[in-house]
Amino acid sequence: MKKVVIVATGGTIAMKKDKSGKSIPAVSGEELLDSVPGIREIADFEVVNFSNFASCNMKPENLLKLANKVKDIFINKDISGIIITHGTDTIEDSAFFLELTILDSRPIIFTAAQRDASEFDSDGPRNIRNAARIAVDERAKNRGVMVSLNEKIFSALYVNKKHTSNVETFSSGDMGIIGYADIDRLLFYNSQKSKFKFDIPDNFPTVIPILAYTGMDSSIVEFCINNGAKGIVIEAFGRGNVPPELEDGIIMAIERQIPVVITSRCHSGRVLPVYSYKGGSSRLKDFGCIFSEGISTAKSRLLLGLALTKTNSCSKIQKIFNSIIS
Ligand code: DAS
Repeated sequence: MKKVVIVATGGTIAMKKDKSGKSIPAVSGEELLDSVPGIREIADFEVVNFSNFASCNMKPENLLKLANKVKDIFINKDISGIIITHGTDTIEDSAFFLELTILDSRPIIFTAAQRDASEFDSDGPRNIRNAARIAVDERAKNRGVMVSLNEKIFSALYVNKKHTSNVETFSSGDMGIIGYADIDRLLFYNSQKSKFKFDIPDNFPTVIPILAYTGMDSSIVEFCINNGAKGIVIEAFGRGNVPPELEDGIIMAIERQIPVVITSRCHSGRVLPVYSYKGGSSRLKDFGCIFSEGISTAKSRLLLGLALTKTNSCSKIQKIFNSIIS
């Protein structure tokens, strides 16, 4: 029988209601496995209890540890795949980070639940079962890091949580799903993988995401510059436009060798230098801003952080962003 490692990190999938009826961490990795009838007929499992917290705690230091743990597990060539249970809130960040740092053809599947383990119809057990089916399937190799919930299989590159509570919460927008775990068999449609990989660094540089809003000035950017930011991500409007008063802060950051990445608050599409009014995307490009190529703000923060471990040249970092997708 194939061997699969389940790395439990926490999230609602591993929570139960406390006396006041609110969800708190409660379930170990072993208990998660035991909640899935028949799962031991799919594979031999080894459990790693990595953490048991809500995913708002998954800071960069934890991501570095998680990536190293996955790398260590894969030293054993007998392991067919790895399942990582995680909170839905930041699962897309962690999956993306591993997609950028793990070079191995074997499947890594992140899964989670919207309904905790004390709900009579928790979605956790079914999601774990489907993740196990993916982990032992030869066709799941070479598809990059995946996120699977509610039967759907997503690439780590584009997946995004869309609904705060519904089990049908994840979407990859225009990019779509890469597979589907139907009841009779798994279907794989395509793969979406990063073309660029990083070594796992020892430290993660401070990168601050900033939300653009109408009427804002440059004071938040100046605060970040003066408080140790090594990189800044600005979630702009539409094609990558910001309030005119933000230009001064952006210029100041770039002059101080702090790269600025422009993302969009739109869920699909790329930012592109097409407007040349003050604050327009074309001017930002001329100042030296990096355009995110459709990578979300949360993921751009991680990608910029990893890129900064190699260079702080805006043109080189732009090439890295371009190469993720091209
Ligand atoms: N509690 C949240 C988290 O840990 C949500 C969840 O897991 O669904 O991310």
